[in-house]
Amino acid sequence: MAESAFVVVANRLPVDRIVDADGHDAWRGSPGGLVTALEPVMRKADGAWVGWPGQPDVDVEPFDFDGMHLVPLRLSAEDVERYYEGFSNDTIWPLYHDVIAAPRYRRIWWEAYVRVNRRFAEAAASVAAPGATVWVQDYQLQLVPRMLREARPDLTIGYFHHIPFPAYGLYSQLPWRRQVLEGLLGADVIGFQRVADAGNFARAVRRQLHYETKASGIRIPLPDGTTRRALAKAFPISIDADAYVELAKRADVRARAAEIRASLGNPRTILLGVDRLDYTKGIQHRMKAFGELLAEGRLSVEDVTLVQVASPSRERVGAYMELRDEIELTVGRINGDHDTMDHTAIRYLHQAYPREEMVALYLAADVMLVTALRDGMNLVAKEYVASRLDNRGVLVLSEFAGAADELGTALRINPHDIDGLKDAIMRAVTMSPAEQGRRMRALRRRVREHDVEDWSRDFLHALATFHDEGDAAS
Ligand code: GDG
Repeated sequence: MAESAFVVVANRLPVDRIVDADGHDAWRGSPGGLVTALEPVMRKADGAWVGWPGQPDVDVEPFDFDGMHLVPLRLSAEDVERYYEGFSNDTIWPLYHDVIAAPRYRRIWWEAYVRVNRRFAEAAASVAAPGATVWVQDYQLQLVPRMLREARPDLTIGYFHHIPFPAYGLYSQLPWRRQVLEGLLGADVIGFQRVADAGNFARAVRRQLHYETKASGIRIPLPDGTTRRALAKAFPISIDADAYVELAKRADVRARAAEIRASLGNPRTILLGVDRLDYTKGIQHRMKAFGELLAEGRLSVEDVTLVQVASPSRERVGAYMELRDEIELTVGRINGDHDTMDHTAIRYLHQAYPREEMVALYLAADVMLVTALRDGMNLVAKEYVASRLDNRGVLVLSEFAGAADELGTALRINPHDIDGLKDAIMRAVTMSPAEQGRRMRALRRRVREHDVEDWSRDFLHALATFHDEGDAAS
């Protein structure tokens, strides 16, 4: 098998399996920010990407796609149910998002998580060239760094955690809290979205494992009496800002934005929410606030419409099914109470759209509502900002989203405070163009100065230099 000097390990491969026009199986790239950011590195270093192709019980040989060497890992239907839907999305996801939903701790899910993490580690070890750099992505694979280090001590290992890392009081609920920390500490550099996440992780390491931590460094005792060091630090992720600017300039996308406005009856103000349908995103909170503003007559459906895209997500996990029912009940009630023949209060779309349509929505929207109860970063906030070429529009942003650390001139809100959220929506709806411009310009500067390429460059630079220093010190 070909060996690569740079290997990415992620739950998902960056491609989807489709059936093409002739009825043959084919692959279509699913271009996320991560792929875009890693493309240059992948090309230069003959990069390989280890991941699940997205369908259970499918065996696929490694293949090349768009300059990347893809190494598909087979997951059985049972693996998907226990490792992915179970442990990753019904244990770790709710626990790490501050127990917004109750995490379920099931031993058979944990066992599957260990088993599948081991297979990811083995696949990565088999494609990594001697001395290669391996970058492990996200909470589905927290045990991979240590497994990889044990199999291949020659590798430089990075890990990036896309979601929050919770405070110790919550983290310590996890029956396997020790194993997970030890798993992560197999990496040389462990990256987090916020300084607070890195702090929570270091505190958990101190409290649980009694290792010494100093600034971002952690000293890990080894069985032979020596120590090695790891770095736990914030590397806030970003977006491919130029790609959003280019889309926002396109005549067809701009025409589509105008069409969207017209199809909603050209309301004075369009409020927009774009989220995966997930209980962390605070979708019900924003609907409650909007519904009360309509009920109190502070807003009217003739003037203001809320467009909510809630793209389908994790539909086989119970908490997500319940959430969908709750949201759809709320939408039905609010629309039932306030719609007229010509105007709707909430245009709710439980669908996924192409990126062009998302940008058309960003262009059509006067106010973007990001009301997450807890969110690692929230890329939607950055995408909205990047698309606003005219420096108009208002971002209402939850302080519980990682993006709040960087986007200081957004209207910050606490989504649990419904009155505060209502006041922020009113402020956004009535904000003068001059104030919008002042705020939006600062937001856009930040997003353009720190895009996803900067993120991956910063992380990989820290990984390379930290590893060299570690070598010199040992
Ligand atoms: C996790 C963390 C962190 C959504 N619906 C459609 C669509 N999207 C795109 C958005 C955005 C992405 O999906 C969602 O990213 P977020 O960051 O907002 O949220 P999560 O999915 O929860 O991501 C998060 C992120 O990882 C990265 O580290 O920021 O905190 O939870 O890009 O535009 N895209 C298209 N159609 C849709 O219907 N094309």
